[in-house]
Amino acid sequence: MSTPSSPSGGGSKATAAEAARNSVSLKVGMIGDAQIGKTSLMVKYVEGTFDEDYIQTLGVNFMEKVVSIRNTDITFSIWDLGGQREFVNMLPLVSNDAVAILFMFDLTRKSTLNSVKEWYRQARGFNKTAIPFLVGTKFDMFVNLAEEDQEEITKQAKRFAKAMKASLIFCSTSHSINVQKIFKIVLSKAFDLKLTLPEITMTGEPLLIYQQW
Ligand SMILES: Nc1nc2c(ncn2[C@@H]2O[C@H](COP(=O)(O)OP(=O)(O)O)[C@@H](O)[C@H]2O)c(=O)[nH]1
Ligand SMILES: [Mg+2]
Repeated sequence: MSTPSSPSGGGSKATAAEAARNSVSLKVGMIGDAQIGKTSLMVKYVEGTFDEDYIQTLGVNFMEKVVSIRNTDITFSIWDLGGQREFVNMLPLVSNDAVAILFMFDLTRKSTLNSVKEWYRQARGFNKTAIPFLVGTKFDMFVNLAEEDQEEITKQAKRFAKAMKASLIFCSTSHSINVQKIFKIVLSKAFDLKLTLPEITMTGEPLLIYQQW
C-alpha cells in the first residue's frame, strides 16, 4: 500500500512560512470597582458582542485575542478582576507580568473614579513597569449628565491621569466608542510603534489622550 503524498514539498514549505512568523504575547490587566463594565469591554473586544445582562465576575476572567501586524502574531491575554473587595487577593494574578494595566471607572459614578487611587496604589505594588491607562466607561450614559457634572468628572479624570502618567480614554462598549482604539494604543506603546490616531481632548467628547501630558 502506498502512503498518500503531498505535491512536492508543499508540507515543508508551509512549515517554513510558519517558522518565519514571529509571535509575542501581551498581557493586559483590567482593574476597577464592580459593575463598571470591565468584563463587557473584554468580551466586546475579543468577541465583538455586547450583552446587557449583568453576570458578576467571580474571581478572575481571562480571554485571548490574536492580532497580526505584518509577520508577527500578537496574542493579547486580557485578565479581568472581579471588583468586589474579597477578590483583592487575586490582584497579583492580574497585575503580575502585565505589559499594560487598564485602571477603569464608570463615568457616571464618581465614587468609582475615586477608587482608582487605591486600585492604582495596590496594583503598582505588584507591578511597577506596566503601562498605565485610565479608562472611563459608559460614555453613552455620561453624555446625558448635566454639563457641570461632565466637566467636573472630566477635570478630575485628567488630574488623575496626569498624576498616574497614564493615557486617558473615555469609551462606550454598548455604543462601540473607542473600544478597539484602547488596544491599538496599548500595542503602539508596548512596541513603540508610531500611531496616527488623532487625540480627542475636548470636554463632552470621548477623550483619547495618549501622547505626553
Ligand atoms: N450603557 C452602558 N452600559 C454598560 C456599558 N458597559 C457595560 N455596561 C453595563 O454595566 C453593567 C456591568 O458590566 P460588567 O461588564 O459586568 O462590569 P464589571 O463588573 O466591571 O465586569 C452591565 O449591566 C453592562 O451591561 C456601556 O458602555 N454602556
Ligand atoms: Mg466583571
